[in-house]
Amino acid sequence: MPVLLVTGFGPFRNVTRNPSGVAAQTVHGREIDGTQIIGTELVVSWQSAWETTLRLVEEHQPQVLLCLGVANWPNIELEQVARNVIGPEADVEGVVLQSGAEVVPGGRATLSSALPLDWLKKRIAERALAQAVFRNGTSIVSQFSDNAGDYLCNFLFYNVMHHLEGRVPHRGFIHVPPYDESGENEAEVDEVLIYLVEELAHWLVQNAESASGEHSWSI
Ligand code: PCA
Repeated sequence: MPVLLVTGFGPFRNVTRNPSGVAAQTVHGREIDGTQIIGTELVVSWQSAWETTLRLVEEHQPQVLLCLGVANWPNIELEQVARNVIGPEADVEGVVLQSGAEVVPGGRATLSSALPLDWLKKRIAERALAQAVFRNGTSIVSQFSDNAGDYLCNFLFYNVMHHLEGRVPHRGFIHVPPYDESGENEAEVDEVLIYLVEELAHWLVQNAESASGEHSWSI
């Protein structure tokens, strides 16, 4: 059975509840369209975030790796490129890396996502439209981003793109909106993230079907 691995992050700074980690834990163990979902919450740690992800990849051999993290922005940010740079901020363990250093010394300056971002953007827009028609409610949309920051999210994203080339065909990073203080958007944020995972599982099935025959798991 194909595997879709979802990672999210735990709390950091003033983020006491991180929706990315909540989503990863919520989908863990589900089976969607014949795809096994493995989800885990990573510690916001320079040391362990990538190590844990690599260990899970070795254990589960996923076809898709969806890494999630929260950004202070109301939309879903479909991250197009990982940058080979580390920022100055300490992780939750108080560890600081050398600011401006490269994630992978000598690696390319940027590496492109290997997730079907155009397709996801359309699917999220369709959901938003349906919500508007049926519920008359607000809904979260997505946009492309070419800057995943210089903290843990970009660090994990770059490592995933660099080291898992040839091992996990479909992989990348998506930033998600935070829960607002009133808790008002919580259900919507949770729902759209589960939708994202479900849609990726659907995409994988369609992609696998269209690729069966002479093609294998190509991007
Ligand atoms: N967001 C941070 C790190 C963890 C998270 O969820 C970031 O954007 O780097």
